[in-house]
Amino acid sequence: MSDDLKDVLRAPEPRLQNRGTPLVGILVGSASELPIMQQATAILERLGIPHEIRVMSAHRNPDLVDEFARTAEERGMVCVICGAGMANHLAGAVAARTALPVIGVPLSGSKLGGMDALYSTVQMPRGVPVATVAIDGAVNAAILAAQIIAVRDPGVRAKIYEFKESLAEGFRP
Ligand code: C2R
Repeated sequence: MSDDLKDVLRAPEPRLQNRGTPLVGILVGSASELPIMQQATAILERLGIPHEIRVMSAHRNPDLVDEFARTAEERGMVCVICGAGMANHLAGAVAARTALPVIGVPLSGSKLGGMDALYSTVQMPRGVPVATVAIDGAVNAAILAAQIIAVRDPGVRAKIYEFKESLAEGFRP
């Protein structure tokens, strides 16, 4: 990985601007969880992948989630990341409404330490997959989203390979 890319991945604040039609939609179940999910936006910004982040809840704003999920593809999105704690139904609700891949991030913070969100995110019924990362695994969710985009985008693919090399050298995102 070039020193430049390492620097931007390490930097506490994103430096690249989030330009263009969002390719990745990031939903967060509560505004209080924005700091964790902003780790995902930081990675995407640093990889130069346009994205949007919005707070919404399948429990509290079901109509908004419905509209977001049903229109995500026509708005040019390639995948959706959903982070929520407690009973995480957000990821499943989105996955039920779109053919786009959905990545679920179970968030900690409840009295059950995120095990509740982990089970409710990963234990999807057959036919409606949610690709679930670790508890609070917003960084991996963003890298996985970038890898999905990289399948058809040689520029992003090159950055992912650089990133993999840096991991082998001991770099930690
Ligand atoms: P508040 O702090 O806003 O009361 O959040 C949120 O992600 C949060 O962990 C309460 C918790 O509820 C979660 N939440 C969900 C969903 N909406 C909110 N799991 C959902 O739609 O799945």
